[in-house]
Amino acid sequence: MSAGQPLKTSILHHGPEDASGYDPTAGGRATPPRVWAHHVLQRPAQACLIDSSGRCMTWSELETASRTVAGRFAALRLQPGDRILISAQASFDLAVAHVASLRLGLVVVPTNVAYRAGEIAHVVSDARPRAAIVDDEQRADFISRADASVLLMNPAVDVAETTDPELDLVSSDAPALIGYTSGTTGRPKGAVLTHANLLASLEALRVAWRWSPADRLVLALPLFHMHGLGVGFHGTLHAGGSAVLLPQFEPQVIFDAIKVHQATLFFGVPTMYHRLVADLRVSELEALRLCVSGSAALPAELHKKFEAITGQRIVERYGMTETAMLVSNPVEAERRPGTVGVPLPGVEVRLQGQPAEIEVRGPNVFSGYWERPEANQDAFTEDHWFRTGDLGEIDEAGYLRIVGRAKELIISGGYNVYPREVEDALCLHPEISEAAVVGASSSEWGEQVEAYLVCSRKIEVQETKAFLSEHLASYKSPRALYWVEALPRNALGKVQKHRLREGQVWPDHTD
Ligand code: MLC
Ligand code: AMP
Repeated sequence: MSAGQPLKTSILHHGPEDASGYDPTAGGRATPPRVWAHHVLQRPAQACLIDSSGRCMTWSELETASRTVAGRFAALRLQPGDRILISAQASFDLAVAHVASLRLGLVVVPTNVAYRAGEIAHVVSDARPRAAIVDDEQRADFISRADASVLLMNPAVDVAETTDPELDLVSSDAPALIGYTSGTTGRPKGAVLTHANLLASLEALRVAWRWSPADRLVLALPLFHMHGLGVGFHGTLHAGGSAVLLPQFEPQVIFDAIKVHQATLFFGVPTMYHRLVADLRVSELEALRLCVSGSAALPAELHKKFEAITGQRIVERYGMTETAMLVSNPVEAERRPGTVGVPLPGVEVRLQGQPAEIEVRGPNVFSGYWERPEANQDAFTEDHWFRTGDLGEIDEAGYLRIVGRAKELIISGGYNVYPREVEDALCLHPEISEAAVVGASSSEWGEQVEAYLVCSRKIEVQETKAFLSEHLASYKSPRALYWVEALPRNALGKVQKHRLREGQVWPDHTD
């Protein structure tokens, strides 16, 4: 297919009859919480969530618990449209607080639990949350240092006051989430996703992946990014299924959860599949109905090895914070290793320019960054397609392959790392005068963060790690350092990253 010609929803996606009670024709009033309310009526006594100790929460218990917590929020005078920062490990309390927030019309700002003071301060000063839910005293302290007026709560929201607010009334075009991401450039910006954006993506996934109330997902992804939260958690609630919520990814716990809870689904980033396939128990995954991979490229070799051992042909899909899910390999037709598949229902994809950048449009695509009119101008084309910053090609069968990135981004184990942010933090070190950060290919992490330093002595990885821990989440720390006399620059003074290896003056040094 030639560049510029939009690729639309494929006929590969004929879904099952609508089982969620979501009526796409209902005058645009549907929102994720209204669909969830429908499941409460349909299957009140069925398990909705299971935790790592095997405790079960039914749909009706989720309704009651989230109503109680929403009542406490309302008693604290939190109102629809107020932002609430949520930063906690997966647990029943976190799940309930999140559902309560959306039911009341609060706008959730999910925030990585690994963030340090400066990263948190940026989100707080930009999103201006009225309240925050955190499961750690140090992070609570980071938030109050950034803004002492933010109401701090733990995930159990054990405040005494309560009221009985009306719930599930928020309109579909109201914001539901603000997900911080650097997009193609600059400091992290808040991508504002409405209830309608989330719902469009959830319904597309339900149909495409044949997700039904009989499905049970093992969910070990963090609930502060699109993959774990917007796909795994919301997707479970949308389909009326159930999920085993695990606070960490630990292969033995995954295998046990699949067996004990008779799970049907597993979603993970490629690093998780890399670790699972190395485990002696990996063949136990054959019990699942579907394994899905996303957030970073799944190497075709890993895909094939996984299939040879488990019989599972992983469904690779592609999405972003700004758009939720965009493209997926089909469940019933051919799944092509090395490709991310075909557009999900309702999504249009086109390739523009040379090298060809992927542009997308659809009801799932956000309409802009929080209070960033100038960033929005760059993010969208004049005819309103969103520029993903990813480079792609489309093969003869219409499958999209991601071949590179136009944006400066490293994806390590599914986490995004912006080189500029790490370079700036490294240069705060008194003995580092210049730094250039790049992603190097890694079989475990996909890409790993590495840095080229101009410094007065050979600074070691452990030292930069300790130094950076004051400023950045630890997954952003370089895993290898190279020392150079000068960074190669072009006539305009811009660092030529592709020439960095040439300038290396001391031997490689890795931790
Ligand atoms: C952890 N560490 C990492 C890392 N994760 N380093 C580099 N890259 C990573 N991804 C470091 C920690 O900082 C820590 O360092 C050490 O490894 C151990 O930490 P841990 O928490 O015990 O690590 P582990 O459990 O092994 O984590 C690996 C992982 C995790 C793969 C389970 O990274 C993960 O959950 N990744 C998923 C991220 C995700 O959800 N992405 C979706 C984004 S949404 P130290 O120095 O402190 O010891 C998106 C859109 C879409 O992209 O399409 O889905
Ligand atoms: P985020 O900003 O965290 O939402 O990350 C979105 C980015 O992750 C996309 O723009 C892609 O670069 C990348 N991504 C997501 N899924 C895939 C995939 N299956 N293959 C390659 N890259 C992916």
